[in-house]
Amino acid sequence: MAYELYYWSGIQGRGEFVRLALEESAADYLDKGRQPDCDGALLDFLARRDLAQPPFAAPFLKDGDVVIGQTSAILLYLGDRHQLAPKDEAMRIWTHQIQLTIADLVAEAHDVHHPLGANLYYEEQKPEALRRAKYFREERIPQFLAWFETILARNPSGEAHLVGAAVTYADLSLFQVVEGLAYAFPRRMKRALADAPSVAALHQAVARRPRIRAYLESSRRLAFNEQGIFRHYPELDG
Ligand SMILES: N[C@@H](CCC(=O)N[C@@H](CS)C(=O)NCC(=O)O)C(=O)O
Repeated sequence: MAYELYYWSGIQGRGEFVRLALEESAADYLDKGRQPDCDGALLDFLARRDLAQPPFAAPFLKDGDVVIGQTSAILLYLGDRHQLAPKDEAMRIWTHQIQLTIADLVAEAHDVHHPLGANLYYEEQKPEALRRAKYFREERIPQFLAWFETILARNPSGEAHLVGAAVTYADLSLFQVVEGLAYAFPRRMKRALADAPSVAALHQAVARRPRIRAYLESSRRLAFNEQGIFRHYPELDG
């Protein structure tokens, strides 16, 4: 039975981390976020009263009777089933730990343009966003990239992957977060990636993987835009 991926229409968002894992695995999946009235269907699903384990928010993945919310938990599940994570327990949890750290970075990237809350428009929180952007650009982007650079350097199997000698969902997610940050903060990321050459190399290597490249070139891959998590507001870059 095909997986069903529930996510909002019109944006890559957090759903994209799941899509990349599904695409790399050549898994059979139905992208509900690309179907007519998908946002209504998503809200209807969240409102279901018959689920003992309802997800809190999108994305969530349905695999028959199993429903999994939280991007990192979905990837933990897919990683085991599609050889996108090591089998060894310690390394499996290490991969999950990296994914959770990427999820923190994604949340911080979102909070740059919505520092007061998602209930207000960006235009209603611009002064706070400008302050948050400076901190994010100058301190947080370098801190996160330096950590990825360190773990690539310390991987006993070499710097080509975050974990072990084969691709994992963490590599795919690092690709996606670098893509998003480079869209949102092109000036800053040009300099930041020059200081993180192993991260930059892994980003390029993932983009060249045949199934990922085919997906990126397909109409299934939406462009970044100013409704998603990674938004390009030139005044927040620098
Ligand atoms: N930690 C969750 C965050 C989920 C999340 O914030 N989803 C957003 C869309 S990207 C949403 O639908 N939020 C609605 C809400 O939080 O009520 C994850 O990584 O999946």
